[in-house]
Amino acid sequence: MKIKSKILIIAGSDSSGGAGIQADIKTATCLGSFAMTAITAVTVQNTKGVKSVVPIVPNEIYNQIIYTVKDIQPDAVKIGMLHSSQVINKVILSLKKIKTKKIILDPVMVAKGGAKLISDEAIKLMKKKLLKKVFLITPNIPEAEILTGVKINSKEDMIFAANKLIEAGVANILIKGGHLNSKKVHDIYVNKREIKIFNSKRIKTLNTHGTGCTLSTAITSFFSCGKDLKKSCELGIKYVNSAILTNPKFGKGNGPINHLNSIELNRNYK
Ligand code: PXL
Repeated sequence: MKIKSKILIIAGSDSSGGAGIQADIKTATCLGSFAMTAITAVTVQNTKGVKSVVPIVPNEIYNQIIYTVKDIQPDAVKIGMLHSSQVINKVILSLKKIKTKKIILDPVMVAKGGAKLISDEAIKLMKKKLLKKVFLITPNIPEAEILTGVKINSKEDMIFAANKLIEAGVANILIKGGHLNSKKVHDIYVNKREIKIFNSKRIKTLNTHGTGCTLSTAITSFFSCGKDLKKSCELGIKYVNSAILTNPKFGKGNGPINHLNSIELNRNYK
């Protein structure tokens, strides 16, 4: 396969390989994009939980972005874990040097096991300054609740919260419905012009570590290759669902998903 696009990923490292920048690189690669990275933090974790988080110095995050993009301009950018206000400010500054408007933010707040990955002050700054500067945000329900102050118990609440964010200046939003107590999973895409609900079968498994990171990067990859945003969301959801269905059952806790579900080795390597 030829490389179809170049993307920059700004996110944290997950030593267990299922989430964070590891999930992002695997996703981008398995969907045909060349992945460049700026690492924001190094987490020590396995499928049972996060043991520690070491932040990277904000200026080094800035330098990773600037030095990389001044040589190779990305077709799209995915932003994941941003743990502090200083990091958010540096990322905002660095975005000025990036030509593409295709910037997708996964407002990562808490890891699957409950560990906090961002400070309260940084959440405030994200709301005030960063949300309006990106093209799409992909919160899950707890994140959408924190960003809007709306308690979400239904599809209607999801749409209400999404519209609140659109009114506050967010361009496009995909609220992920996995946390809702519903038979099917409803992921809801909203902008000023339309509301689209993507319905998927709920897959019963503990092995969903990294689904959020994977989805936002899959969308970034499809979008960077020229698909429109709504189609990119639809295909991203399809990719994550296949990855969950074929999960490798690794680890004793919340295991990873199968990023390789989209690829087959050609016969030269068999
Ligand atoms: O899925 C959220 C997430 C994002 N980034 C990193 C993570 C996690 C969850 O574990 O470890 C680095």
